[in-house]
Amino acid sequence: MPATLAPSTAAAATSSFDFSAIPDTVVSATLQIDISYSRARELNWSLVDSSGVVVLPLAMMSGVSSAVSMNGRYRISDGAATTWALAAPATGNLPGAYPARAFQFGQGGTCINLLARYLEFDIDRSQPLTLQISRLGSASGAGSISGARLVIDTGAPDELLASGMEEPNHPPLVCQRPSFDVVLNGGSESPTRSPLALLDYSGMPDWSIRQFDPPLDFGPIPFGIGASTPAYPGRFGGRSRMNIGFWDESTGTLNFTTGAGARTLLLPGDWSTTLHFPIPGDYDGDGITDLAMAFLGDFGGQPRFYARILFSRDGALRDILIDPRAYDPVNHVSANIGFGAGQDADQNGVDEITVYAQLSGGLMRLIQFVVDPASLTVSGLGGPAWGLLGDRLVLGNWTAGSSGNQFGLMVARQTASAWEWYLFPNGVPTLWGLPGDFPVSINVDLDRKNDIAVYRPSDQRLYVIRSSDGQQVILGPFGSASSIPLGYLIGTTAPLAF
Ligand SMILES: [Ca+2]
Ligand SMILES: [Ca+2]
Ligand SMILES: [Ca+2]
Repeated sequence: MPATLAPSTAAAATSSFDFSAIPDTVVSATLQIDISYSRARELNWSLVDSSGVVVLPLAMMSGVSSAVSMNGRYRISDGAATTWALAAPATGNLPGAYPARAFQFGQGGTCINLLARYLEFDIDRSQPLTLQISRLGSASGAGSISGARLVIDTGAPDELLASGMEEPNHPPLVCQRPSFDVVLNGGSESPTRSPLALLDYSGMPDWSIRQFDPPLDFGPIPFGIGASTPAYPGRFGGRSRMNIGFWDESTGTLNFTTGAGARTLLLPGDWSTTLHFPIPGDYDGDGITDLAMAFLGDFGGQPRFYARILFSRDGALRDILIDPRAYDPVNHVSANIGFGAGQDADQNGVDEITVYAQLSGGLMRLIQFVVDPASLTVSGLGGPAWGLLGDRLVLGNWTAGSSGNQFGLMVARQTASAWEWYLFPNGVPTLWGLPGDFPVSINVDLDRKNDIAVYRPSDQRLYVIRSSDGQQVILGPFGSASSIPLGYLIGTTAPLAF
């Protein structure tokens, strides 16, 4: 049922919206603002919950020329293809003909913020929401807001852009996300560094986070339903920020907590009796992590692995064949197949399904299954042979090269005396870590490139070779003797139970 909410206060720098009359799921939303202001660049836009903590940034105006004004009716919609900063001319009035998207800067690009997800998953809707439009301290512009409305849809989203509305000719906005950057409400996701997120399954399971930039510790936060609870981290709310959720196979549910409290997503299936592995990722490129499992199904009478994905963009449920034996039967006959978190190695805003599988002859290789976001058809990309059975593929960006569009291949191999790290195509390993350490996918310096790192539960320290300068650093102590890094559980993969 569509509904329109008028501000309870008009013509002010803040407008409050009352949601208490909307009990249904918010599926889409459009913010409409009537404004006249001489210098668009000077305005900061956000939606803020009643606590003042759960903020949705709406627009970064720093890229807009100070000679641009805003005069007219403007819309922010989740389906739009542009932002105000991208649509702005060098001088004159910011066009209001087409809607813009809410966004923030992310790692190497823009991250999309979504109004509907924010309203549904991030805030307590029994409390009023505030639109805040503030001016820079040095502002010299003048003007006023004459109206603000939030149009909520609880049915199928409006296809605002399917009607032939012309859009600016911009490349599509994508979110280039840092790895495993889990932040709580009030924290801010780092564009350059990964935090150290730890899970502790002793006693009542919980998780803790040491954030390096800015330095801040979170937790411990109770988590899961027992000692075998799989973690399922992802971006479930509307703010392009990561939460730690968990998978409950007995109910087939992903469970997570955002500003709106505890939430659940259901993935149909008989998960108690089906071999399966969580493969969190954003496979439709909407900036929201999808609920996805790799599971052993039936393919013409043969046991073969599929991905079952609940796509967040439209709620579609699909099974996709991702078994290397079906993709490349000449080279793959082994059932030694590992599944990991999705990652966006070509940085197009859509994650690839990560499969690390044994080739005929014994070597391992990475296969990325790419889901086309428009047709949802899947194609496989087989990498070179790299690693042996038992190695762990360490996900993340190991190249940071501008020439290539891939992250590189790193495997970690545990021997009787050390961890050996092999970066493709170098056959000489870097020795880093002792048996019993956890290799971790993490980036603790400022260079957006993975560091070779292990977490040592016996002394609760993180041992790092910084990629930026090769320096060896020891961080911590942080955690407990039973802590397991999230960057190991989800950030590394091997065809073994994990
Ligand atoms: Ca998604
Ligand atoms: Ca991609
Ligand atoms: Ca680094």
